[in-house]
Amino acid sequence: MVDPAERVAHDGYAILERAIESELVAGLVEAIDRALDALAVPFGANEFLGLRTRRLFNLLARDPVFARVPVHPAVLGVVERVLDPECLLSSLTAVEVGPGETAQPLHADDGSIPLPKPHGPITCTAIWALTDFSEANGGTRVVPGSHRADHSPRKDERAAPSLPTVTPAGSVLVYHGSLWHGGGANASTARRLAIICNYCAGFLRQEECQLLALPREQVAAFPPRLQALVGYGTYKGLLGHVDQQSPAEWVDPGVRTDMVWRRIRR
Ligand SMILES: O=C(O)CCC(=O)C(=O)O
Repeated sequence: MVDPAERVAHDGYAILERAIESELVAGLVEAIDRALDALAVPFGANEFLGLRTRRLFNLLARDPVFARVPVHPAVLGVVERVLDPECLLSSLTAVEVGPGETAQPLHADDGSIPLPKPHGPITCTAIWALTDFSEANGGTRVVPGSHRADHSPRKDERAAPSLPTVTPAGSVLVYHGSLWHGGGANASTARRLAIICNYCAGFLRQEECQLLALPREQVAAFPPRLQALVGYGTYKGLLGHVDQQSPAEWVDPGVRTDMVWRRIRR
């Protein structure tokens, strides 16, 4: 079997088939449905967000079950090798693509970052299939190898030839942030449900500001790995410090952090 992180480097994406326990998939679906109902989440307002698609942002603030997603070892282990172990959670969003939805324009998740392309991975996304993904129901479309292109899709390339992700519920599509991709059209009679777990390098700004999105008391109750992923830590002991202290110390005053200043000798 080819190592999934190597597959991401080569093809731009990898599918981790049946990587997620069915008990967890069921718990996530229930929690998403509860929140979609309680918040009466409307369809998106444009073809990118999807006129038959509902999105639930900031999942960590919605239900404790979502805390299991960003740290799931089967997925995080791959993401840490695509980025590095100092990566951050960038956003965590549920996406329910309803029957009748049209294809989302192809895009790259790092398209708003003004760096010359191609470049190495600075964001990495894991799309968790919570229902089966098929061509008919809009399984995420990908353009293999497009992470090596010298640009993100232009307007006239947003419907370029692409392949559907066809995989059972409980599988995860992991891809390089430069990969051209988009939700497919849903021509079936049932919804296609997913969680998009977006990670970024520790030196980048997160897509959804986790430090404001999550109350500090809630973060204090997270396991240390999740605290670091949402941003209570520093990159290389420097970026993100507050008064030379790691934010990790704000949720766990007893923690010993490896700040850059402690490494510098006279
Ligand atoms: O729902 C999908 O399959 C992909 C969605 C996506 O790429 C996005 O909303 O940025």
